[in-house]
Order: sequence, then C-alpha cells, then structure tokens
Amino acid sequence: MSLSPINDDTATLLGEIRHNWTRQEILELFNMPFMDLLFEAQSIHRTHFDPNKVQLSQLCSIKTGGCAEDCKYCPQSARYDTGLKASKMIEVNRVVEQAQQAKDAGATRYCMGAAWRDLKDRDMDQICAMIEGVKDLGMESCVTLGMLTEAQIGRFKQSGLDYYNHNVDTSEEYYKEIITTRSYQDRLDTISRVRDAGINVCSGGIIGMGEQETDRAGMLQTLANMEKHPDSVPINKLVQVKGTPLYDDGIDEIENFDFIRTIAVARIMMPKAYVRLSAGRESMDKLMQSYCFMAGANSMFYGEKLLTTPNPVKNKDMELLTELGMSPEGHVMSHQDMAKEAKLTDKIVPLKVGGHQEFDPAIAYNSRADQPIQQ
Ligand code: SAM
Ligand code: DTB
Ligand code: SF4
Repeated sequence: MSLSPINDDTATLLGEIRHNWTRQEILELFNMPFMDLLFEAQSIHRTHFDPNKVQLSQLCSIKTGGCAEDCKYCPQSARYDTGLKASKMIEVNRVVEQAQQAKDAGATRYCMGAAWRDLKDRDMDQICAMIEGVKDLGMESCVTLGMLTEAQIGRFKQSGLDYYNHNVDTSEEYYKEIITTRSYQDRLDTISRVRDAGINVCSGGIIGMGEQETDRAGMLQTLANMEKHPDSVPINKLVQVKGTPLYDDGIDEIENFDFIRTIAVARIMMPKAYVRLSAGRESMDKLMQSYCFMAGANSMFYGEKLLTTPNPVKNKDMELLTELGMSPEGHVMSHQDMAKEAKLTDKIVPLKVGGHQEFDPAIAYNSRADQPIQQ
C-alpha cells in the first residue's frame, strides 16, 4: 500500500479495498500525471500479484448471432446487418473438444457465450453438460448468457460453474445511449444474483464507444462500489464492426493513453481483481499491450477468435509474453491427468525399488493421444 498525493490538499491511501469511491476521486486518478498513475497502479499490482504472470481465458461462442437486443456495439444483434450468419447452439462434445485444445495451448479458463437476452430453461441441460465437461478437463469454467434467474444460477453452481460474465458496459448515464432493450438495473440485478449464489463475478465494460472520461470513471465506480469487487474485470476496447451503429456513426478510435489510464485506474480501485485486457487486442501493437500489463492488466483472452471477431494468434501472444519475460498463470491438471500421474508414479517407484532401469512402454505416455506409446 502506498501513500500518494492525488492532489496537494488531500493525501489518499492508495491500495485500500474500498467501496465508497466518489466520481471526483476517480477523475483525479484519471488526471494524475501518466507516469505517477502507472507507478501507483504497478506498485499496487505487485502487492497482490506476480507481475510476470498473465491468466489466459479462451472464448467460445456456443450460440452465435440473431440476438433480439439492440446493443449498438454488437455484431450479433439481429437488428444490424453485419453479414454474420446466425447459428443454433453447438454440440456439447464440440465445446469440450475445443476446450481441451485451449487447455493444451495454455488457457486455464474456458468462457462460453451465447447471443441472447436471457437464458431459457430448455437450454439448461445442455449448458450444464458443457460446464461439467470443461470442469472435468480441470479448467475453470465461465459462461456469459445474459440475464438469468436465481434458480438457473443455483443449478450452474451445482454443475461447478466458477465464473459468470455480465458486463455493465459503461456508466449508468451513457448506457442509455448504447442499449435500450434492457436497463442498467437489470444488469446489476443479474450480477447480484450471481454473487449471492457464491459464483465468482466477471464484470467490466467497453472503452471507445464515444463515451467521456467521466463515463469511464462512472463505469469503474459502479464496479468498485459493488458490495464485493468483481473477481475479474474485462476491459474491452470497442471492436468496430461494419453494420453496427457504433461503426456507422464513425466514432473515433480511443487514444492509447486513455485506454491505458482506464486499466491503471481499474487496478488502483480494485486491487485484487484480475483486470483483463479483453476485446480489441488485434488493434494493439506489442508496446501498447506491454503498457497495459504495466498498468496492471493480468489476464487476457487467448486464441484466434473472440466470439465472432479475430484475436491475435496464439504464437504471437506467446512470443510477446516470452519477449517480456512473462508467462501464463497456473498450469491446470485435469482429474484424468492426475489419475494418469498417480498411475505413472506407481510404476516408477517399484522399478526404482527393484533396481531395474529397463524401459517400460506403459509409462512412456503420449498425453495428447491419451494412450500409452506403442512399442
Ligand atoms: N448476450 C450476452 C450479454 O450481452 O450479456 C452475452 C454475450 S455479449 C457478446 C458479452 C459482452 O461482449 C458484452 O457485454 C460486451 O461488453 C462485449 N462485446 C460485445 N461486442 C463487442 C465489441 N464489438 N467490442 C467490444 N466488446 C464487445
Ligand atoms: C467480455 O467482456 N468480452 C468478451 C466476453 N466478455 C464475452 C466478448 C468480446 C466480444 C467481441 C466481439 C465479438 O467477437 O463478437
Ligand atoms: Fe445480444 Fe449480448 Fe450482443 Fe447485446 S451484447 S446484442 S445481448 S449478444
């Protein structure tokens, strides 16, 4: 924790876990000299996290397009002609296969998203099976399925769901300019239900929708003043998709400095949350992403695709992390992996005890093929 003068009159204790931020205080953070802001954010970051680790989450669109809502940023709304083909919910097996591939590539969390306003009970069995399949791989599970009821979230809890993503998107005032088909309060109610059910909350928003700095401050104020900070805070840079109103309105792309400042302020206000560098990395060069890590981002979406739009290829991300001396956080082991490891350990010990060093093909294990290597 560090004592830092935000202005000359009041010295504010930065790094405290607070839920009573005023808009004015947040704007003062936004207006700190850039280097001071980055230093504070990085110092707070280091008191809670390993600064050289990044958590990797991979997205999967389990039901794409044809959404009835009018979110002005979204390529999946049926109201806008973005050329996106709507599709039905995908098979459980396919989701689990893709999650396995994501895990093999280094992701620790699998996030499944659906393009609809709210979850229907008829889809529950299939989604619970997806969550259970992902959990069996030893990955963390996350779903983002719009609004949901207490009963639905209770069932997800039983299926082992770790995180529910539901973004506030922007400030309460600016929200009305972006979405008219459901209210800010609807979003807050869903988030409360998730938290009350004991599921980790993932909630953040989008920067670069034509909002003012005070809206970015307002969005972070909503998030940080919740009774518990979200466990994970995705900060998306708007991906402008042709056909959506926010593309057609010709909104200027957000300045890099403003985006980095938003990450830094999020880190200062929610010291223990995972701040995720989310959509929009495709338009960020290596240096820009490095500044975001410096400002306290410690998670990112990984894999070639977000939900419908491109994301940097895995090799490029791994190259960047290596160049920075950073690495993915947490190697996860599935129940199957643990069982295999236990079996192999059993075999190794008798061989050593008996003094034999002969090669036993049963313990040369090809983990991808899930079969012992045939000799
Ligand atoms: N339909 C559900 C909902 O809206 O709650 C879940 C999926 S929705 C695509 C999840 C989030 O993705 C949105 O709340 C928004 O923050 C983000 N998102 C959607 N389109 C985006 C875009 N073009 N650029 C950046 N973020 C976007
Ligand atoms: C979040 O905050 N960002 C992700 C995830 N949660 C669901 C979605 C980004 C979507 C970007 C546009 C697209 O690919 O369709
Ligand atoms: Fe539908 Fe979600 Fe896109 Fe809004 S953000 S249009 S609710 S898919």
